[in-house]
Parts: sequence; C-alpha cells; structure tokens
Amino acid sequence: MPFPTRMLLAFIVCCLFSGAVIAQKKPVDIIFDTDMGPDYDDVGAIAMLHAMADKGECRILATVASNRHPWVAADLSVLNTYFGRPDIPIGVVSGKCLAIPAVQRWDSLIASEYPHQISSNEQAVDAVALYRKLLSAAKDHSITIVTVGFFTNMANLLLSSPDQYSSLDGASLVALKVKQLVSMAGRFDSEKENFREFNVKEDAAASQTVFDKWPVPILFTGFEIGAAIHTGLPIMHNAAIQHSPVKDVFARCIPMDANDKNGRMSWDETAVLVAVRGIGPWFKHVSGQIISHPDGSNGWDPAGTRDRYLVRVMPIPAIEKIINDLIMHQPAAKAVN
Ligand SMILES: [Ca+2]
Repeated sequence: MPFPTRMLLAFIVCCLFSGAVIAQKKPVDIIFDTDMGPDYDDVGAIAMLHAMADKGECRILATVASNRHPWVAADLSVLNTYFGRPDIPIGVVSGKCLAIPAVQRWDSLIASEYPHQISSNEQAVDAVALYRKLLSAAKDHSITIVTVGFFTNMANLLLSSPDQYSSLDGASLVALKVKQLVSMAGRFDSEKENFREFNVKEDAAASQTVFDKWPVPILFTGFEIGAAIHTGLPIMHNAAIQHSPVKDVFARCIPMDANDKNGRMSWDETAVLVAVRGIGPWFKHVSGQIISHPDGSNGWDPAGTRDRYLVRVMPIPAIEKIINDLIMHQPAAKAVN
C-alpha cells in the first residue's frame, strides 16, 4: 500500500475511533443494588464502578442493599467514602429482608477500620422510597439499575404505590424511567437445568415477581460467566496500594479458600462492566426471556423478546486484566481516619 494511502487510512481510522470515544462519553446513570456480604465480588464490583465514575464513564446515583446484615449500610458507606463519594445515597430494605453476613467477616472488619458517614442500617434510607425519588427525578428511559444481589428491592419497587415522589405506580415508573436492568443472576449454559443460582433462589418470590412483571429489558450475566473469570490476586499483591478496604477484603478472603488460589470468581464485576461499557467486545448476547421457576431455578424462552444473556467472546485472561485494572484503581484523594 502506498504511504499516502496508508496515512489516509490511518487518519480515517483515527477519526472513527475518536467518534466512537466521543459517542461513548455520556456517562451512564447507575443505581447499584447489592447484597454486599455473602461473597466479596460485590466489593470488586463497586470498586470498578467508582473507577469508571472517576473516568467519566458513569455516575453512581445510589448504592442500595438487598441484604440487611448489621454492617451492610456501613460497608457501602466505607467504600463510597474511600472513593471520595461519601454522599452517595444508601438505601436498605425496610420490610422483610434476608440478612446474610460475610463468613470471612470482612464486612465487620472494614466497617471498624475505615471512615464512613453511615454506621448503621437505621441511618440509611428506605430502598423503595430512594428508588422512587431518583426515578421520578430522572429523564425518561435514562437509568441503568445493576443488581448483583437479590431481587428484593426490584420486586418491592414494582409493587409500590404512588407516593410524594410520583403519581405513577412502581411498574409504570420503571417502564418510564429505567433504560435497562443488568443482573448477575441465573444460569444459561447447558448445565442450567435445575440449577438454583444464589441471587435467584435466596429470595425466589422476589425473583419470580421481577422475571414475570419487569417492564423493560433485562441483561443477565449468568453464573457460568463469572465462574470462569478469576480476579483479585493483582490487588492483593500490589505493594503500592496501602490502606485500601478493597485490597484488605481480597487479601483477607482469597487465602481462606483453596479454590481461590488463582483469584476469586468474578460474577458481580461482569455486571458492572457491561452496564457501563456495553456487551462487546468481551461478550456477545443471546436474546429471549428468562423463565422463572418457584424453586429458584430458571429456564429460558428463546422466543421471548425482553431479555438477553451474555456469552463470552474475549479470552478469559483479557477480561481478567480489564477487571483487575479497574479493581486496583485508586481514588485521587483518599479519606483519612
Ligand atoms: Ca453479590
């Protein structure tokens, strides 16, 4: 190829790339809904969200818990404070709710060792009221909700009544304001039959309500996606990162389980990655609709149109590097004790 032609092609590629970057620059408005306790991939996921918020790729409108162990609001406050966003609203479930703490006790550890604005669940706001307040103030079809825990808040929101924030009922409010729900939940590969994925089965009634009634698209990252991706060793061994709750959690928990010698499985991290940056190039999707079963297992209807699930495209090590790099992101100015 003659040199001028190569230059012209390079110029065109640069223009296209610049255009793509500019087109992606509008930050994604995210509400992060987490069980923040039974596993610590939630910690990796919220660290990634803050990293991408620092890069201008998303705005974190709220962090909401679907689990009510004693430290859940404090843990969210620790992590939001660490990343320089201590004022992000924190919601917890007011009514019936699971309460599952961390078996490795990292939840109480970071709450005792790092600064935070909210120290108890009673200081957090009601999750459904928070959702309704934020959604009513949002532009139509603008909000991405990411669930990496149970569907408790989604079911309660769907079934909510008009209030001081909106004259719409919950389903109508979601239909008008939510662009998509991205959920780490379910299983969609050849071994899905009778498999009861944790986030689906623990509050199976809520899952069934959401899967049956949710009015806008749902993008699922299933069990099989995160189970194949292992992260956390780089932050654990990064000597330059000191006094970090994210590092402390991975450094405490990974050595506790021989199965994690290559890093922790990365379910929740994949949900925030695709919620902010999109499905590709790391994954592709299959369209259809999830089928809910009362026992907490799930099926898939390929004739459905509402939902999609992820199928991995990019080699696993490449995805692991993207996630590890974001997990290791450090805030510009750390909060101090
Ligand atoms: Ca989780």
